[in-house]
Amino acid sequence: MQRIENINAATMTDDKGYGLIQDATVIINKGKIEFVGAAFDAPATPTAEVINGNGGLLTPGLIDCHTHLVWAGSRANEFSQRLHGASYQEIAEQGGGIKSTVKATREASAEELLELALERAETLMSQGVTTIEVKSGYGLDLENERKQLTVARQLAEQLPVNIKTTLLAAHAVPSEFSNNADGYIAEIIQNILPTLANEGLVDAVDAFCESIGFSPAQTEKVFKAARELGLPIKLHAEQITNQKGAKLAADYQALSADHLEQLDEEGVKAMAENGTVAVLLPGAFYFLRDTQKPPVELLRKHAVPMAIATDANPGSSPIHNLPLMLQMAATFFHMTPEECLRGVTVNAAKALGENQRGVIAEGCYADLALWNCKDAAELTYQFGVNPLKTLWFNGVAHDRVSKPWSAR
Ligand code: DI6
Ligand code: FE
Repeated sequence: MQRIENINAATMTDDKGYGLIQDATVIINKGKIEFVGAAFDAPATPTAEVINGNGGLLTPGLIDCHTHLVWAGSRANEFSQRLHGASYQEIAEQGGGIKSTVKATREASAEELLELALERAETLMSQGVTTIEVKSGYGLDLENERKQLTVARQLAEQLPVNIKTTLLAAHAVPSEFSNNADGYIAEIIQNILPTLANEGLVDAVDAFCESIGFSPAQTEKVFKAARELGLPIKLHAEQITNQKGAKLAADYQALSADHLEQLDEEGVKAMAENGTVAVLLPGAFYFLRDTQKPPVELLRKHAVPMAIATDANPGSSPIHNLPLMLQMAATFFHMTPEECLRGVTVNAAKALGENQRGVIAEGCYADLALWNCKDAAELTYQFGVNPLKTLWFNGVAHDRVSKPWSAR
């Protein structure tokens, strides 16, 4: 049993704000939160290990609810091409883009992919992340989608982190099916999805509904197949063009629709009605030099929960820094610091269907982050420094050693 004292706790349990408790005490028992409240209300725990938070801020462990963390190769050359004038779409149409990462990922062994993904996951964790969603989508056939998702599961065996896997086989059309997207969709529905779901590798199903991806009709076929297997869905929607994908996803009670720069009010309303979370990805917005912002005002107006994630991937968001996404969401999308922190805690949990994470509440997993800061807005305000002190995963504390060479 552990007792964390002398902290301010951002519980994220109220409707809009931080759910802040000043001078709080949190008691952890058997990996779960047994008590959270004001210090003067806390029950006695004579045998507990006492942790002095030194007046720091305790938040839920952060949740990165949209990543493509398992891949091989580099797209630095495409970054150069873009800086010489080519667009992301042009590069994709010329066989680069997602396809070049598919080639490298297929060629890599599972061991090589795991090495690369461990490094990326540890980078996220060192900044307070305790849950990471990991998508496939760089394999695009049964064997290689399985390889990606298996590596994702291995991350959770090797690191103190919660991993949620998402099958994104409908990310691009592989070369074996060139000019036959419908044929590939049939392969996903009849073979890849049911096989990998049966192997326990799939927590949710996603697709890239886009002019350079799959049509709404093709996307809907994948959704139907997911629904038959009882799997929740997510969707890459309205990133480059408005395909009305968010509405389609919401009609299938999607956990989330993600990107959403081109989202219209009809889509927003459908999301509100179906409890679909809007996952905003400011890293991709920034890296693709997008100018069309997601409709944050409309999402607010219709009370759609907003989450924020890195979209960590080699093409549109080669970024492994979730706190930076908070600052970008505030600066680019004009989200408030409260919305930003909710976006990587309570709302990110909702986007993954995790109902025992993302808040500090009795009975929930003790996934917690202790930060060396007084005001919760600091987490959105500053970046480049790392105020994380201690990270708890399932009640086990891991101290971050920030400067191993110094005496501190
Ligand atoms: N949208 C994205 O931002 C990533 N996938 C997607 O559907 C980009 C993937 C890549 O360029 O490799
Ligand atoms: Fe993505």
